Amino acid sequence: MLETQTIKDYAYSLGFDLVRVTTALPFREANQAIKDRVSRGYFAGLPWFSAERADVSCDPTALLPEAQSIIALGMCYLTEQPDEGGPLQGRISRYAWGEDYHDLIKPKLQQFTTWINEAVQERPGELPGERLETRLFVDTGRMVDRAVAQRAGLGWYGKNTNILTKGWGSWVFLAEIVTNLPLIPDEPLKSNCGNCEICLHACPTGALPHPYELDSTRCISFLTIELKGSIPIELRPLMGNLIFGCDICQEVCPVNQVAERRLGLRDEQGAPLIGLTTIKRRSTDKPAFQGRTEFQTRPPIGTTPELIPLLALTEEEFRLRFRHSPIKRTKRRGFLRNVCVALGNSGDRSAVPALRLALQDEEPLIRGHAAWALGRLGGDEALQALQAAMAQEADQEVRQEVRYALSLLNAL
Ligand code: B12
Ligand code: SF4
Ligand code: SF4
Repeated sequence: MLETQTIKDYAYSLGFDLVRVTTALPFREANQAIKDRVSRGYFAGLPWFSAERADVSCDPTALLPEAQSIIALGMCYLTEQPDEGGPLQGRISRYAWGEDYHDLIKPKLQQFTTWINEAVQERPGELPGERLETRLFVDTGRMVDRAVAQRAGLGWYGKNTNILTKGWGSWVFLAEIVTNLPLIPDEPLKSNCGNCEICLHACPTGALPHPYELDSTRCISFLTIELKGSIPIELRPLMGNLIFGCDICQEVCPVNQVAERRLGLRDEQGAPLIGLTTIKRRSTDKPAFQGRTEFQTRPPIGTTPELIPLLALTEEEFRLRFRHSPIKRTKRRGFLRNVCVALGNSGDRSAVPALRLALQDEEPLIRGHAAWALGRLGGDEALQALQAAMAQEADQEVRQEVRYALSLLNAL
């Protein structure tokens, strides 16, 4: 028989940091939770995230009728601590510093299933069916990654809704293989957040109204990555300099800080060590860490990029620079929209000339957010630019943004 431990050892050798197994039984609690959050409008901006989807994503046999087991996998993506950055620098969430993790993890999952298949071939009679069946998931698939990880004992639900793991905190990507191979399941962990509620209070937009509940419509991760249109005006001032994703509810988490100390990213007193390019890993969870470089790549624009030059990116430059990065998801229009908001929040009027040029951008979404930023920064040059835009602008939504910006300057 193909030992569950042999499978786990192979996963570690592929570079996964955590491997557990659970059954293919339905995830009833998760199903209920998703339907509850959808009915309360928490996923209003993600139309594909529906109650119908929950029925499929919470039932492994709907995805693979012969499913028996799920191999739950976690891969840590911490590389270094970000610089503090100045007011004219943006912040990018850690998961997007390196190459797109989907592109890195998918081939590993494929290699993993090829290996299992070969191992099973050598042991006739191993499978209940005729051949090995597998379905691979990492993030985008119709599978509840966190519910799988929780039941498999890979980690526990944090109150910020992320899965927290022993040793790596929540800085892990989750993936899984659903299979018809019978494997010995692991138990869920007994750990939980206890009385801690630090993340709930740290969230700048109030996107965590209650423990274990996230209102996506207020989450900066959603606003900067998934939202295609305009960012709600009342949330923009709360977004600071975050231009792609948000790590705040993870940065403040004590479990993560312990993990960072263990990995050599914080000193003994707990202060972050800035500018490390490699990390020392010591895992108690697997026999020997082989070293992995994928997530140690510096991002194509730095962890805290200068904002003003980003406004000058052309469509072609954006495509070339971010073709291997998760940032490509926002497209140029979404990314420059976010940059405008961060500049508006910078309080630094040296951004006005660049925003003035952005008021001429061919993309209305960018013009509208540039107008908001100018209204927030204020000053004579910003006022003149907005008045000129009011005279020329034809797009109704942008005109509304310009009017609002002028009202901020008491110029209406
Ligand atoms: C949609 C989505 C988003 C949305 C909504 C996030 C959300 N919390 O639902 C947005 C765009 C906002 C988002 C943001 C982020 N995401 Co996202 N996202 C997803 C996706 C595709 C689905 C998540 C989902 O099912 N949400 C529905 C809610 C209801 O489910 P849930 O949060 O898991 O909630 C569970 C608990 O509530 C539990 N539950 C129910 N009742 C109760 C009661 C109690 C007492 C308890 C303890 C638990 C519990 O059951 C629920 C179902 O599993 C997954 C990938 C996937 N296919 O699963 C990635 C995923 C969750 N995202 C991930 C990441 C990394 C992020 C960000 C950190 C990215 C960033 N830096 O900006 C942020 C984190 C924001 C946050 N605080 O959660 C990782 C999380 C890894 C981890 N360690 O947990 C995932 C798993 C992707 C991956 N494969 O690695 N994401
Ligand atoms: S990712 Fe940011 S905005 Fe979203 S819940 Fe966490 S702290 Fe709040
Ligand atoms: S900050 Fe506290 S409550 Fe939030 S996830 Fe971490 S341990 Fe849990």
